[in-house]
Amino acid sequence: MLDNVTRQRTEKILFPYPPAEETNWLDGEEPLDGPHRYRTVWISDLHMGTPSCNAEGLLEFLKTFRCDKLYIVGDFIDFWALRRSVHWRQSFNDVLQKLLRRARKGTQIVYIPGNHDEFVTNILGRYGNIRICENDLHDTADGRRLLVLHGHEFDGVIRHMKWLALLGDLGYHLLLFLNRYFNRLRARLGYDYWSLSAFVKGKVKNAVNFVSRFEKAVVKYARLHDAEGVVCGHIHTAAIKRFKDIEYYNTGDWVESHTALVEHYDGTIELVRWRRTAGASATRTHETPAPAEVMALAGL
Ligand SMILES: [Mn+2]
Repeated sequence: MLDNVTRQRTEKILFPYPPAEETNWLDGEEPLDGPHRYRTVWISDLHMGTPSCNAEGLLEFLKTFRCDKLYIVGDFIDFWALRRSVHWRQSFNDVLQKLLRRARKGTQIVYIPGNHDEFVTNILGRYGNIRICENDLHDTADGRRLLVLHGHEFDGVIRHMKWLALLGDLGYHLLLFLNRYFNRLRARLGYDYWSLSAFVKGKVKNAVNFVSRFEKAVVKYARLHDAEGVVCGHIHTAAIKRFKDIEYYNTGDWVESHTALVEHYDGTIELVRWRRTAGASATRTHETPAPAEVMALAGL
């Protein structure tokens, strides 16, 4: 019975983009009364080092809020992509500088490496307000305990999933490449950003199946660790769902969905999406040499 419920919910979530009323839109173009203030913000899967990374969008999104604690839930820098070919833009440096500045000004930053930045597990520890750890427990303002991890830990459990292989595959990159040109055209015609790749993923039955199995594995793990919920990333599919006693939160990514999870001061958590409108679409910054620290971590 649970199977049916899960499948229905998954299919709903996987629809290209959730309807506007289910999402709190943050539009970089609209003037804000002042930046939003959140207790906690979670972002993941930025994949800096790849052409499809939307660091420019993230920079615009970062301007819209301040927070006490910021979680980076893995695949922040894509060291594997850098090892194939170095692609580094000025915006990637800007993201690093902005985050370091936030940390200096008092934001607690927790960086949990994923599979694309697994090299970072070599430098676990505390550096001022920045903490690098493999996973973490977060206590919400309303007294819930959330387990925070990237999610690649379950790759071994969920085998034979074609969509997972596709994530690191040429097909996925080709899709993202087409997506960029498609949206440039849409922007020129005055249409909003629309994710071709998210649409394809939503239509592939295998992907629906994979997401559902991933969620079940993560939820089971959270239950084992006496957590009331779990926050993860990895599968590039943002979601907030409840599985019996466990709340499941997925941050999404900054390649296609441009999403983040935010915790308000009363403990409620919601999914926010940075909307790239025709007028406000972030222009890609020029290429620049990658910082020596990044190259060293990549073993280059
Ligand atoms: Mn990952």
